[in-house]
Amino acid sequence: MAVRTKQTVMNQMAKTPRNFAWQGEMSEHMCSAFFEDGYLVIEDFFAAAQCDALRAHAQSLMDDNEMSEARVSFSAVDQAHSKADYFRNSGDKIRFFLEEGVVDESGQLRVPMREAVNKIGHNLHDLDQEFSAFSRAPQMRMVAEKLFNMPRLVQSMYICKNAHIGGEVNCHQDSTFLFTEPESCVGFWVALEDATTENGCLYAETGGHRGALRKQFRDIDGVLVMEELDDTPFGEADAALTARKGTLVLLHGRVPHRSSANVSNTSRHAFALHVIEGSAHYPAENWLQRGVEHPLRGFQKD
Ligand SMILES: O=C(O)CCC(=O)C(=O)O
Repeated sequence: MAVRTKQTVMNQMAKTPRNFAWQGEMSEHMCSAFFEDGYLVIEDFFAAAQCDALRAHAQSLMDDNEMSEARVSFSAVDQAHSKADYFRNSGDKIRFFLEEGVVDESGQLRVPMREAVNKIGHNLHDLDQEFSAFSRAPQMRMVAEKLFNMPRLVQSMYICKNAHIGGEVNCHQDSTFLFTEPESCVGFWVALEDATTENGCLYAETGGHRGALRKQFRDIDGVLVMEELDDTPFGEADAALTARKGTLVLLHGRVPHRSSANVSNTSRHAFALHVIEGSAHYPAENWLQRGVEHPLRGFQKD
């Protein structure tokens, strides 16, 4: 008789995502799968060479950055970063956030800078030509136009998750951090390198976007506060969204998702763009605010 260990029971509960290949359009079938599952995996969305070029460009930004003001480590686990002005004023800038523990007592990096960066954010999509072109690639616009009446690019992040050092991202819903009335946030996450269960791929709770929004990260009189709206625990993030280089993963703003620390020998770089509906109200309590000189833009190129 076969012995059912806890691991085999867990694996039986795992959901295999129904991956699509990009064939030049966001079909009705793909839209339905997105709204049924709360996520959608589209392979071959960007060419490997486009991903390599964006990675090389990001590396050059890291090399150029003097890091003088950038010794602000970013931990998605404890939200300690929320206190730093460096973070809260980054909505209309390009800023560099470091992994936990990479700066020693004297302020020196313990590892080369390219390894130390956790992410770059949060307005790469408007302020940097290469990132703008990648964000506004024709296929990105095609997908956005199927999901929104008036899509607006609100936040972008180059996420490193480097080998042995890249930290965990705890389970969250993106509408916690970017909320509109009515809710509209969708994450466009692109694997710039293969993302596997070993190097920290995304995991999502299939259908979990039909659950309540649990929290809102709000600016209340100048203080960033994580407000609880509903204490229902998240369900199991049952789908491992492994993604070959060039794959787009769409994430509904309500779908709980997470990623593990990267304990492997291979890095897992990704680019994440968050899009909202331009006709929806964007409350001033959102942490991410942009100066009047940086109005939200759509997918049209300059
Ligand atoms: O890339 C990751 O590991 C997490 C990304 C994420 O949670 C997001 O883009 O909302």
